[in-house]
Amino acid sequence: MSKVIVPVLNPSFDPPFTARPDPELGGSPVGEVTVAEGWQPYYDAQKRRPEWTQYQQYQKVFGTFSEIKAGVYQRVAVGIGDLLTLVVRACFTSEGAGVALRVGIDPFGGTDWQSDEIVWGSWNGETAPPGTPGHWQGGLDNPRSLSVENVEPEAPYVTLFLHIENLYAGKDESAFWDQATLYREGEVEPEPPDPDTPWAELLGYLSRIADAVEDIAKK
Ligand SMILES: [Ca+2]
Repeated sequence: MSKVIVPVLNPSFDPPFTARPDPELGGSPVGEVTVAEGWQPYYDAQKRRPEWTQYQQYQKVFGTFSEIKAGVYQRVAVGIGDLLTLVVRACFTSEGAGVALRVGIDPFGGTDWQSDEIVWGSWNGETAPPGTPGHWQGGLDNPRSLSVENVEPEAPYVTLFLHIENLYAGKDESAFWDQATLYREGEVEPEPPDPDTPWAELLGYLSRIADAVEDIAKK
């Protein structure tokens, strides 16, 4: 078994980024909700709406002086029975915000980020206890690969969720999402065996002639 890449739309969050309607309220597209093509925004309506924007090579999702639960998602066509692993390159910045990030897969392809069906990877961030694998101070110069592994689809689509939460309404709470890679476990196509080519036979024949000529020359 080996890992085979499953196509994801715009996995690196390349431009164009487009303005979208508030995902909770609908209506006209708003500049504060600017998301890379292929991805959809979501947030917790109980909290203030965060903002989405392009920042350098990233999709940035952020708040200021607010508690946020938010992210981006994408539905992806998959094969039933595939075993999926999602790996996403990310970083965050925080000023007194207690930020943590995680990524998840809904094996039923739903679009509700609060669904119990979503299989989440572990939290990584400031709020993970120091000394544990999830502890991470963040910073744009300190990215991490976040993952969730071995998720089995229950439908022809799954949904990828890239999620940020923070504990305190600090001055800055920002997630930066970059490369999202979805893998499935799959058999590698075996290399066709090297057939005995006419060339191999011919080279063998020429080699024997060369040896014979050399033998004659030595005599
Ligand atoms: Ca990128």
